[in-house]
Amino acid sequence: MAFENIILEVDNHIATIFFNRPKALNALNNALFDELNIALDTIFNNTDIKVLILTGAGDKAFVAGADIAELVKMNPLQGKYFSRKGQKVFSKIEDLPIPAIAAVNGFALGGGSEAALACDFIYASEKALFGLPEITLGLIPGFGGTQRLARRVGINRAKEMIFTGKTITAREAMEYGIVNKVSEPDKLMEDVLKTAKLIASMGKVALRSAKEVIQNGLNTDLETGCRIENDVFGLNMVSEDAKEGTSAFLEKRKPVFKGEL
Ligand code: CO8
Repeated sequence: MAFENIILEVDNHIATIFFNRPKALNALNNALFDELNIALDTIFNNTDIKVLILTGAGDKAFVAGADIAELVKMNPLQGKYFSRKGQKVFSKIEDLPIPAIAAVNGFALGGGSEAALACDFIYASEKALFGLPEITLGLIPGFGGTQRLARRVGINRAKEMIFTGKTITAREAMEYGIVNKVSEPDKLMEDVLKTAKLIASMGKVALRSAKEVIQNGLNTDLETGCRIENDVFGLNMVSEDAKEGTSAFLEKRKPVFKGEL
């Protein structure tokens, strides 16, 4: 399918989705969510893909939030539906069986920060800005931001950011634990790709197992999380990747993961 609001590229086991409405700073509208939903299903169904990168087209924004021009025309029930739609699509990123990296190249405001927070981790350009400024519009975050930000940075920092609507720089976001790495703007994609390629060189089964265990264990108590790890560890051991990885170590050679599920 030809997309108009996003771009999906797949190269060498790495998928990249660009939010592609640069004239509106990649703001999230209904049509974009429909396309993103389809792209995520395509990625889910292509088991050759080992990593997803999400980034913004153009040099100014990752995503500057929900499309305010579209939002103002909604009645409360349409707003509720739109909020739920965005939540479900972002949860789909989080639920992908493969790692998702946000490459935040500029403004990541409102729905933009919420999209990045749904990824497994975030690399950002020096000029990136993060924030949930909905309060300044008389709104509240509606694509999971009240929940994911608090879980990522702790309740007090999340409350301060949401109650004040203030934006923070990439460096501050790193200090808060939102961002893993800050890069020069023209080195961001290079740095993200380097990490994505390293991840893609790992065994497909182990990668999926690790993501599944971390994700499923997160919202449980430690013992339940460890039991989930325990079961998946056992299952992962019978994979060809596990046989290859451990044999390669003992034979003092580099493993050749065949990438079979
Ligand atoms: N929605 C629609 N259009 C936008 C948005 C947006 N969020 N952000 C920017 N644009 C458009 C501008 O209107 C402008 O269009 P035009 O050229 O036609 O006038 C174009 O993009 C360029 O923007 P600016 O001229 O404003 O660029 P600046 O560099 O001067 O400023 C900013 C950049 C600071 C990012 C500024 O554009 C801005 O403040 N944008 C809005 C940021 C914001 O408040 N985001 C939160 C939105 S609300 C949200 O995300 C709620 C999520 C939950 C919704 C739940 C569903 C109900």
